[in-house]
Amino acid sequence: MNPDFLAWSGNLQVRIETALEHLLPDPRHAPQTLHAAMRHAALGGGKRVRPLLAFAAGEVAGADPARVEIAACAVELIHAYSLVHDDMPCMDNDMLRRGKPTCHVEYGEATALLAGDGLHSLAFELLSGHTLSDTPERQLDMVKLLASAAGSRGMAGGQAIDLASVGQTLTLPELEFMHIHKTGALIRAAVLLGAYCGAALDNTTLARLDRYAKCVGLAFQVVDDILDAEAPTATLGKTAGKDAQHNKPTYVTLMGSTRAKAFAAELHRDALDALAGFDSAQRLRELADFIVQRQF
Ligand code: GRG
Repeated sequence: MNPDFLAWSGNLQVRIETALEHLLPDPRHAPQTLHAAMRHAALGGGKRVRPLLAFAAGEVAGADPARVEIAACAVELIHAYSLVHDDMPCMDNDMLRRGKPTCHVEYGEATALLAGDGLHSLAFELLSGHTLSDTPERQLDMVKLLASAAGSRGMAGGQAIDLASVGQTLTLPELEFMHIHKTGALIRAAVLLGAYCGAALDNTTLARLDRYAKCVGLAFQVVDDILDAEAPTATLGKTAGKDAQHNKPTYVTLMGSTRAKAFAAELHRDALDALAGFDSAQRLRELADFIVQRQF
C-alpha cells in the first residue's frame, strides 16, 4: 500500500480509537462490568474499515470530519455488537476475536449479550444526539439508514440466512444474497452515512457511491472467505478455518480459490469504475485496493 494511504488510515484509526474511548461509558460507572465488556468489544483492535469508508466518502461530500467521526463511531459500534453476538455459543461459538478472548469468554454469556445490546443502542444515541447534517430530515434519513442496514432486512437478516445455511448447499445467487445483507449492508451504510454528513450530493453521485459500496461490500466478503480458508489464525486474530469446520458454504467452497480470487478482482474493478472521474474519491479507491489486498 502507498505510504500516504498508510499514514492517512493510521491517523484515522487512532482518531476512531480515541473517539470511541470518550464515547463509550466509563468503566468506573455502574454497571461497571457491563461497561467494561462494551469497551473490551469495541476498543483496542480491528481494522476500522467501516469508519475509514465513512471518512473517505465524507471527503467526496466535503463533510466536516467532526461530524463524520460520530457517524463512523456509530457504524463501528454496530459492527462491534454484531461480532460480540456472532461469537456467542448460540451462533459461531468462537473464543478469539481481534487477537483477544471473545466477550463471552471474558465476561460470560449474559454480560456479552447485554454488551452487544448496549453497543447497538449507543450507536443510535450517537446518531440521533449529535448534529450530523444540515437538515433534520437528512439526519432522520441517516438514523433510518443505519437501522435498516442493521436490522432484519440487512445485517441481522443476513446472519439469520447464514445460520440456516449450515450444512446446506447454496447456489451462488443465494450466497450473494446472504452476504449482501450480512456484510454488505453495514459497509454500504458506512459509505452513505459518511457522504450524508457533507453537502447534499446529486442523485447520480449518490448512486455511484452506492454502486461502489455494494461492490466493495461483496469483495470484502469474498476476500474474507479466501482468508478464512488460507490465512493462519495468528495473522487473522480470529480462528481460521471456521467456515469449513462449521460446514458453511463460502465463495471458496462454491467456486474454488482461483475463481474466488478472480471474482474479488472483478468486484474491485467494478468498484473503481463506479468512481471513474471523481477526483475527490482517491481515498475510496485506496480503500477498495486495501479491501482486496488485505492479509487479515
Ligand atoms: C449477530 C446480528 C448479528 C450479525 C453478525 C458481522 C456478522 C453478522 C458476523 C461476523 C462473522 C463474519 C466473520 C463475517 C464476515 C465478514 C466480517 C464482518 C468480518 C469481520 O469484520 P472485519 O474483518 O473485523 O472488519 P475487524 O475486527 O477488523 O473489525
